[in-house]
Amino acid sequence: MKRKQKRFLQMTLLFTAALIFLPDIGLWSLYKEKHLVKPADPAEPQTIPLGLGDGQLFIWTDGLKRKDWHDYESIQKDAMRSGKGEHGKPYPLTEEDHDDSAYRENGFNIFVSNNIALERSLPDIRHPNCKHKVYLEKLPNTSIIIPFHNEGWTSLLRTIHSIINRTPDSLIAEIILVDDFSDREHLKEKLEEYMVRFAKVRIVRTKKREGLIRTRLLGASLARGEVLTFLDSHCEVNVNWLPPLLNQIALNHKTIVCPMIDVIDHNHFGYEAQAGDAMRGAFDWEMYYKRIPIPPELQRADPSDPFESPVMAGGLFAVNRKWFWELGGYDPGLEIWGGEQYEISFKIVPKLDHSLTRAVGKKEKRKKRRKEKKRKKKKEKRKEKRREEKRREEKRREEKRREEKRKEKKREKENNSILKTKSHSFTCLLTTFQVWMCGGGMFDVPCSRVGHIYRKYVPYKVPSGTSLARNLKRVAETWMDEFAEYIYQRRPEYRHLSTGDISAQKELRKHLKCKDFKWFMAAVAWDVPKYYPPVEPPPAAWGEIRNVAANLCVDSKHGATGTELRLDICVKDGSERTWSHEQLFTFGWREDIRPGEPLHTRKFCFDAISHSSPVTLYDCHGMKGNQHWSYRKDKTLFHPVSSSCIDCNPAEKKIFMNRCDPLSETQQWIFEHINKTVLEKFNSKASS
Ligand SMILES: *[C@@H]1O[C@H](CO)[C@@H](O)[C@H](O)[C@H]1NC(C)=O
Ligand SMILES: *[C@@H]1O[C@H](CO)[C@@H](O)[C@H](O)[C@H]1NC(C)=O
Ligand SMILES: *[C@@H]1O[C@H](CO)[C@@H](O)[C@H](O)[C@H]1NC(C)=O
Ligand SMILES: [Mn+2]
Repeated sequence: MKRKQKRFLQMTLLFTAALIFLPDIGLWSLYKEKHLVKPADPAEPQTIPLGLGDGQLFIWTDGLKRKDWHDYESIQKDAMRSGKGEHGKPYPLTEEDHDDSAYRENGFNIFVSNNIALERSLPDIRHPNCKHKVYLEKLPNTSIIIPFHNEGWTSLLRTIHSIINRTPDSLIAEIILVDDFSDREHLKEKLEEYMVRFAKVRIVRTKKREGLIRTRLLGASLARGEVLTFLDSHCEVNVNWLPPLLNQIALNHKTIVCPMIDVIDHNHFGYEAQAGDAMRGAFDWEMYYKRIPIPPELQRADPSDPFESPVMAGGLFAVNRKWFWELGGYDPGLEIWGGEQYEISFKIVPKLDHSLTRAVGKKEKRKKRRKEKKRKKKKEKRKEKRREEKRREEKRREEKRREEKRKEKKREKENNSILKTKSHSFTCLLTTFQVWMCGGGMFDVPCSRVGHIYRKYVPYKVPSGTSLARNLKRVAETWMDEFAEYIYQRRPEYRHLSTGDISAQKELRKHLKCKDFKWFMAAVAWDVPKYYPPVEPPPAAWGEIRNVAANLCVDSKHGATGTELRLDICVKDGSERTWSHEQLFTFGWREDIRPGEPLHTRKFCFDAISHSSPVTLYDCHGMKGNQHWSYRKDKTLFHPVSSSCIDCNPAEKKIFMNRCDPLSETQQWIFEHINKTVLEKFNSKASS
């Protein structure tokens, strides 16, 4: 009996202890962290519970009050939801839902978007530590700026609904929707009428197409919140996304913070983390945005803590408003769509409120009646049309589908990946260089997550190449000092391009006493050259790759991702249609093989997925693996991962992986040029 009683007492004691300490888990973990960093710190955290239940405050050693910002009511509501697409699950698609027209206007499957709740729930995929974090009790409020151009109805609304549902109201000063001259009907009156229900939403429109940067600038210039938060128009924010961002800015106002950007699938709208979730933003010397692993020196004891990133992870970020303008905002001379002299010209749509709509009620009623009639007529017409069209279309569709799928893949990869990353790149690079060099910092915040629909392709006109080049050069000339030369070496066509007047930008740089680019490379982006060296180490082999048995050359036909390599008559041997050939390759320092000359390779790599697969081009990942090749003394091209060799069938002109047979001449390849020193280095590394 005594034992039992003792145990019972112990249990109850434990239980009460747990009850007392449970709400403090966040604090407790904080304490332990600090302890790890600073074991000698004698100060202990104090808790000052103000009242019971919610609103518990914590005072940390810095004397600042902190609290748990989670909105548990909204979290619970989300947890109870059920239906298609809820909790960020993929929408179950049938073949018909794949309709191409659902893609054409938006670049993503608007049909699926229309069939998922505007207030759908998302999975909380944050690092578990995020659940116990407390942030400053007093956080600055923010204007959320959302530029859009011809955005889909439901995708835009879902963005707004997710913000309203998952953001503490006290932190939102306003939500500014900036319409960059859309012409789709639903974005006009209908949008204004809809947004009446949200008191904090303002709609602003440009008078002509201005491009992303100036559209953002316009929003920023009208904003009144203490912080500017830029989002995209097809996003869904996740649990407690804003407080960790604002907290970082509150601690140091010279900070730009980015949420982790999750992927909302453009087809089924499933919600997932990006591959290689937490990585540092970086750039290569053609100014493409890149991601690299966080070096061990910068890894935190708590992986959910904000970490420094040399380059912004994307177009979604928050920044102190005053500081943003001190930095000069964006360089408004940057042009996305290649226009001439611009001035920001715009019209502010007065905020609609209920009293206003009532005053014009009669007119509206008439309008509504007219609209309804029109709608009915349209519906009937549509039905008739549909029946007729269905028969015809079904035949057409099947043929088209096959063709378009092929075309789309090509378009998507070439057009989108190149242009999108490029236009993305320079906006990021600009603010990045400037922020770091002028005394600020840039952080990625793992506890803040925002889902983004990466479009399949950009459904509207994409900027022309020259204005992009001009922008890149503007950034390079203003900020990169002598390092700009590395870019011109790879892009000689930029050398003589006019940048327009950048004296104001240079003046600003002087005025803000910004550090130079050399400092940036040494102090911030010191780990970038390891992945993207300014001076490319010499390649091991380059030029045509000729097969010994066939006396034919490897040809990639300027293909993009997915292109199977084939044999063809070597250009040198006078094959006729030279324009369609691509037979120059570089076996470079990353030990992968890319089309192009050493200083000008395309970003596709020889890629094999098994010991019997075809050899294809695929986006270079730079991580060796299945794109790692070895050119051996017996002239075989060896694939260490699958332990097989590149073989070919001269009659069918096919190139594929096969079991290595050094005696087979179909497996012997001759590179036009070889650097023996480099090659030996590669091979000795491999054998050691
Ligand atoms: C935002 O915060 C500032 C400073 O505390 C305050 O003056 C302003 O009224 C706030 N704005 C809104 C809309 O809450
Ligand atoms: C991009 O795609 C469009 C068609 O959507 C095509 O007309 C254009 O030539 C493509 N541009 C590039 C650079 O491939
Ligand atoms: C071969 O590589 C070495 C460095 O390993 C370099 O010094 C040399 O210039 C290269 N030769 C050619 C012909 O590129
Ligand atoms: Mn986007």
